[in-house]
Amino acid sequence: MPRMPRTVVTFGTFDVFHVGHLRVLERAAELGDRLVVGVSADALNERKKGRVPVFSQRERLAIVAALKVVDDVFVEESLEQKRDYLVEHGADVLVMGDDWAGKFDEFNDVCEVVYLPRTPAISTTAIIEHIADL
Ligand code: C2G
Repeated sequence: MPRMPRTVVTFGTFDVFHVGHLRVLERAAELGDRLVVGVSADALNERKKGRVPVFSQRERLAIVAALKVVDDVFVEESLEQKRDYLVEHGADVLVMGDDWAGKFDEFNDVCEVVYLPRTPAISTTAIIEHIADL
């Protein structure tokens, strides 16, 4: 019998896109047949991190959507809607970086929850600080 395609869903801001972002998306894609990415809205970032991203949500969505490993993207408007997003996009697996380890275990009833190790020594904040110091 043909196997149902496995959908992987992940979330992130992906501001000042770097190789750590690429690696987590590549590893997420390997866990299934289809990768769907929720890109956090500018307003969500402002609420969550107290600053607007360097690249607008339109630009961040365009960058993530253009990646070979990404099949579909949507805007993550609010952290509270995670369960609805998972159901709506037919998630079989939720992938998050291990900076969120344990935080999304409550979604185990709708899909498998996997935390992947972050790529060491790279972050959007470090890149912004590095450029500011040049
Ligand atoms: N990441 C990584 N290695 C790094 C930096 C980031 O693996 N060196 C991963 C993060 O763990 C995350 C993804 O890249 O899985 C996106 O990172 P951010 O843009 O920092 O995402 P964040 O602001 O944590 O948004 O609903 C949750 C939020 O939308 C997550």
